[in-house]
Parts: sequence; C-alpha cells; structure tokens
Amino acid sequence: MKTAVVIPTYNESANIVTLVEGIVALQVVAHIIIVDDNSSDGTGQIAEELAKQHQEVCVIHRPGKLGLGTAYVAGFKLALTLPTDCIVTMDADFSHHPRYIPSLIAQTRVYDLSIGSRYVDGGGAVNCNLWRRFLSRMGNTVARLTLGLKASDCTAGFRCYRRQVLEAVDLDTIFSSGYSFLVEMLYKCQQLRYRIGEVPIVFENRRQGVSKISRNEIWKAAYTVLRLGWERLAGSPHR
Ligand SMILES: Nc1nc2c(ncn2[C@@H]2O[C@H](COP(=O)(O)OP(=O)(O)O)[C@@H](O)[C@H]2O)c(=O)[nH]1
Ligand SMILES: [Mg+2]
Repeated sequence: MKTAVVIPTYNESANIVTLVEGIVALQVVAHIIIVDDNSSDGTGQIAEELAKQHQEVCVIHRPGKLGLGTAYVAGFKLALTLPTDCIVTMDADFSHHPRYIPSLIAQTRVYDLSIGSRYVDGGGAVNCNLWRRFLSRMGNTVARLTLGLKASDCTAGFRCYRRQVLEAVDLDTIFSSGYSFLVEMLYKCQQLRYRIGEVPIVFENRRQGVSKISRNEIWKAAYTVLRLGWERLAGSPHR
C-alpha cells in the first residue's frame, strides 16, 4: 500500500525532526506532507530542511493559523495528486506514536477508515490531566449520541483513510475548519456506509510544546455536533 502521512503543524519545532525521522525509519511511508501555518517558532523552515534531507517530505505553507480541519483538507488534496492508496493523519507532538502506523495501514486492507483508538481493548491514554480526559470522554459521548456514530473514539486524529474515501467525500463542503473536522469527517464516512474499524493505541499527552486546542475550539466543536445533529433529524444525510 502506497501511503502518505499528513501532519498539520503549528509551533512544533521541538517535535517535528524526531517525528519525521521516526516515520522515515519505518520504511513504509512514501510521502510525508507537513502542513504548516506560518508557525512563529520556525517549524516551517525546519520542515523545509527536512524536505531537502528526505525525499519523502514535502511542505505546504499557509499564511497563518487557518485551523486543523482546513490543514487536513490541504494535505488530502495534495496526497490525492500523488499515487497513494491510503492517507494517514497524525499530530506532530508524539501523542500519536509512529509505531502504530504499520498496524493502521494493515487495517486499511479490511476497513475504509481505520482509527487509532484510545477506547478499545488495548488502547489508552497516559499523562493526560483530568480536564483532557473529561473533554475527550464528553466529546465522544455527545458525538456518539447526537450523531449515532458507532466508533468508540470519534475525536481521534490518528487515522488512515483509503484513497477512495477521500475522493468520495466532497472535501469542499466540510464546514468545520478546526478540530471538529474529525467528527464531521467520521459522520460523513458513516453516512456513506464506509467500513470503519479501530486499532488500539496508547495516546500520550504531548511532552514538548503546548496544545493548540482553545475554549473557542470547544464551542465550535459543540456547534458542529449540534448542526450535524439537526441535519440528521431533518433528514439530509450528506450535508
Ligand atoms: N497547520 C495547522 N496545524 C494545527 C493547527 N492547530 C493545531 N495544529 C496541529 O494539529 C495537531 C493537533 O494539535 P494539538 O495542539 O496537539 O491538539 P491536542 O492534541 O488536542 O492538544 C498538532 O500537530 C498541531 O501542531 C492549525 O490551525 N493549523
Ligand atoms: Mg496533540
């Protein structure tokens, strides 16, 4: 399976080199697409250096912090121009460890979308404070109940999509620009009746840098779930 990994970055200079080197060392990834939003800590320049050293790496530079969701879309669009069979998404902060990439890719033979999941047997989360745990559990419960999502970990950003999935979903109609993109995308995949599977991962809270999830993002995520829930009730499944 020819695989591309999409990594959105915003101020990840402490992580990006070791992460990229860890992924390259796996020797199962053909393309590493870094989508940087003009990070003030120089992540974009470091990514350019990595691109010179590793032929797998390419970098998309955007002018400012435009959101996690639109960063995924930019990365997906580039990945679809390349001869890829599946596209992995992951955070740059080692919460999503590269060691799980091979099992996510392997599951893609069975599933159209494989999720690196904290909430299936063998999965877990370490070093996360009570607030993080609460937020994640709460977000998952609300998304599952409101949207009828079947996955256990609906907010996970560690995923592997078959190419066909990203070709079928109209990426330009996704209205979430931020973190709630993940829930919206999962909802669309379930609506389109794609097979969705989960692979256990142990999520580790970031050791370097700071989280970019803000209170505003949490409100926007709540709005996304309510909006999709309303559309579900009103019976328009694809928007
Ligand atoms: N390009 C881009 N990347 C982002 C943006 N917001 C967050 N990220 C990246 O998305 C990933 C997830 O963000 P993170 O802060 O780790 O969120 P958390 O794990 O929920 O705390 C990290 O690799 C961030 O650098 C954004 O607006 N644009
Ligand atoms: Mg993170």
